[in-house]
Amino acid sequence: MAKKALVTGITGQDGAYLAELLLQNGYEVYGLARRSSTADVNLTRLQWLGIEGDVRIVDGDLLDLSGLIRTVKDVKPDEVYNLGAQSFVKSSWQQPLLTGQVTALGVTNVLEAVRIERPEARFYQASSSEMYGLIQEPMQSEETPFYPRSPYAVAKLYGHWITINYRESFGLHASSGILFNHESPLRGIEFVTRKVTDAVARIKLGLAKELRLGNIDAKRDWGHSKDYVRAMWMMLQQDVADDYVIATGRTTTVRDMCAIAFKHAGLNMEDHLVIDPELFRPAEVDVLLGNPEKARKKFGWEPKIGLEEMIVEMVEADLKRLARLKAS
Ligand code: NAP
Ligand code: G4F
Repeated sequence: MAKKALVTGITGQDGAYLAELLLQNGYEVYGLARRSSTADVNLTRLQWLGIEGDVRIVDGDLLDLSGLIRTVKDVKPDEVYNLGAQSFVKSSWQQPLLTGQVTALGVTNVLEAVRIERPEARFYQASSSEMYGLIQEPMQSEETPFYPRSPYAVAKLYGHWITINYRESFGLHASSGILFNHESPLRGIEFVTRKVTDAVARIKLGLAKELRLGNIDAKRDWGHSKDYVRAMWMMLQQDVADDYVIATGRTTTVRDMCAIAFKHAGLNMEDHLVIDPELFRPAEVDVLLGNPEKARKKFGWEPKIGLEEMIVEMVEADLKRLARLKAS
């Protein structure tokens, strides 16, 4: 019998790559997706990977406990991956309550559905390095104290602790992955790497002249989503549930990441980059650098795709996409 996985956030970047991996591993994949009035569900990322017909889409919302209970009862998943969230940090200052409802309390809704209908299922929570915020140690591990710096990070911290609490209170096999930034050609255009690669491609094709950014001195530990969803799956294959940092152990400024993209396209960054004070955040996370040693030791996880390779892949994908658009 094929194992069944239920994935919330199936229409997002990680949902798409995780679904692809689970299908390759022989799972039946059920994806929770919000209905929209413009299209039934936005499946563009699943379509990009050519798997939209292989994932079983279930209507649902993280805010709707009764729907989640019904879904878990019907699907009877062996593994539940909670990837759904209001995940854009900057928006969380504009929508702090919604972010709290979806990104924090939404986790409890999924945990409740699992506890009530399928307590034997294994549960994964998408925690975030944003929880470290104003970093308390130069390299962050599972032992580093948290100091969230945005409504998003505060909500994620709640999700992280409620996952641990359900593990300790009810014995659920509930694991939390503290994932550092991870990107890909499927990354939302509002996040900085994709904003950069999209703009570089537009400038190269003569569709734009400038790229406006905020704080380019911020440093992030960037990996590839494909490597990171593999870590999610590996976590749930462990006999004992636990929490793990997933990161590359290398940190880079936004400026240097940007330079990789411009250089690959044969463009001079200084001719196009404009710093826009409007794009700075009310409170910034200046630097993140993760220590993935525990995941490496416990289940041999290591990243395979480096930053340069990933940014080049993203620029190439944006060039291809925009060239098609320009031609049509
Ligand atoms: P993403 O592309 O922004 O995807 C977020 C997903 O959540 C989308 O499928 C979205 O659906 C769904 N969603 C939002 N509100 C929902 C609601 N009320 N009910 C049901 N679904 C809802 O995010 P991602 O980059 O794939 O990240 C996946 C998860 O990992 C998120 O929880 C994120 O916070 C966390 N995380 C990401 C990173 C990273 O660097 N990517 C690092 C650490 C943690 P729609 O398409 O309908 O909006
Ligand atoms: O790409 P970002 O928006 O990602 P951020 O805020 O680090 O959050 C992402 O990673 C988290 C993991 O640590 C996830 F939990 C979260 O869901 C999300 O996926 O911004 C990265 C950095 C920030 O310091 C930001 O201030 O880039 C800086 N930046 C500078 N100019 C910009 C811009 N960010 C964006 N999005 N747009 C700009 O124009």
